[in-house]
Amino acid sequence: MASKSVVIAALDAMEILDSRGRPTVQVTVRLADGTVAVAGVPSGASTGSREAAERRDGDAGRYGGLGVLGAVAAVRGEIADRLTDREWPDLASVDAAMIALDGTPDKSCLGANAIVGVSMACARAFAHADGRSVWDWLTPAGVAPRLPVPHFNVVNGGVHAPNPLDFQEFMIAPLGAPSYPEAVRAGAEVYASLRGLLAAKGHATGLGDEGGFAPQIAEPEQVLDLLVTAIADAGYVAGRAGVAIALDPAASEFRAEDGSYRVAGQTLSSADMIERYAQITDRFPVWLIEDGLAENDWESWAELTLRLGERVTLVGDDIFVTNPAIIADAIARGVGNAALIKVNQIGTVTETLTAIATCREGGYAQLVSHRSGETTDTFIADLAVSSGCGMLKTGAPARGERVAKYNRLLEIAAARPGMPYGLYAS
Ligand code: 2PG
Ligand code: MG
Repeated sequence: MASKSVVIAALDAMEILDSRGRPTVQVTVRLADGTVAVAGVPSGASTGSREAAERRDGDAGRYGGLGVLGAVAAVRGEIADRLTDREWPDLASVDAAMIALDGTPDKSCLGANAIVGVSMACARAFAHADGRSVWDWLTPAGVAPRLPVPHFNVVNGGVHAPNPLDFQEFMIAPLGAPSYPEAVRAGAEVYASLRGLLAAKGHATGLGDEGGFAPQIAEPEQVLDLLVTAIADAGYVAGRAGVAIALDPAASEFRAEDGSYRVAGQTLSSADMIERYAQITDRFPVWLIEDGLAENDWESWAELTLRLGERVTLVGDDIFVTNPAIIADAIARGVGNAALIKVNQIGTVTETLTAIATCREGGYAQLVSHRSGETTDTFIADLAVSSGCGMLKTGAPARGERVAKYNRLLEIAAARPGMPYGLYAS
């Protein structure tokens, strides 16, 4: 990642729309050498309580209070004043300057959506000023870049879809594909076969926020049955040798005040949930479960890890919020065995890279991720390659803001034919 220093000549921002039709921040940075770089900021719906804080205007007369003119003004005002007409040796110093200027632990003063947009745009600018691809520039010394296994979210529930399905994401992961382009093909073919299967069974084939189907089904196991059939109908083996399944129940969203979980009309304890996952992973080729339990259920998370961690990748999202200190704590306590990586959850690219390094050094896998509210920005595709982690989730193989990332990876694969594809094996 070493690169030459840059001088930031101008910083600009504007309010644009995300994939849900809500305002978000777009940042443009111009360097003194003429390099121009742009970044679009994503936004989540099922957010962890310890995420860096998005700044929204709260003016009910505009976009129902969701406007981001304040965050835009922060980029054009305070942040531009601090960053422009100075020489910056590296991205870490740019990010540190913004963190110091903000002065809060959750970036709520300037707004994490302002800070992360500048950080992503500057990362791109550093790379381009150096004449390198973003993935190449981001790759740390000693890490081998890899094309990640795409985790296509083909059925949406939870807060991402207006259906009775409590589990938020049902993903297909072509672990056994021989190459990244073949993985994309498998994902798209299974998606098409699932559409046909749903239609044949009389289900609606409308889509949720991440481009997956949103049928009126409540039971997770019923969806898993359909997925196994759709994988076979498309001509693939359901399982690690072919196309495996991954879940993100996003359990914080269906945990009640009394600590119980509500799934398809049933009230379940943490122990019941662990038992349910054990049965699911016995019965179906589910290789990964993200946020199987809620963010404040740490002890049960540790039990889940003891029970299934040997054979299932257990990813912390809401519970870890891409925060290096929380991830280090989880590693010490044996909670989960992998972390979701979302740049806007921690708020700078530099801290995201630290979170990835913390996982790598602690033996935790990493799953680089989009948000449910996205733009066509493809930064996370490059980030996934540079981390060498071998896993990315960025929605269905459909809808422009989702396929932009998968297509960016196809470009990288075409440009670097020798780059390995698949999970990182330590
Ligand atoms: C998640 C994400 C992305 P959101 O829970 O993993 O799929 O959803 O962006 O709404 O937090
Ligand atoms: Mg999640």
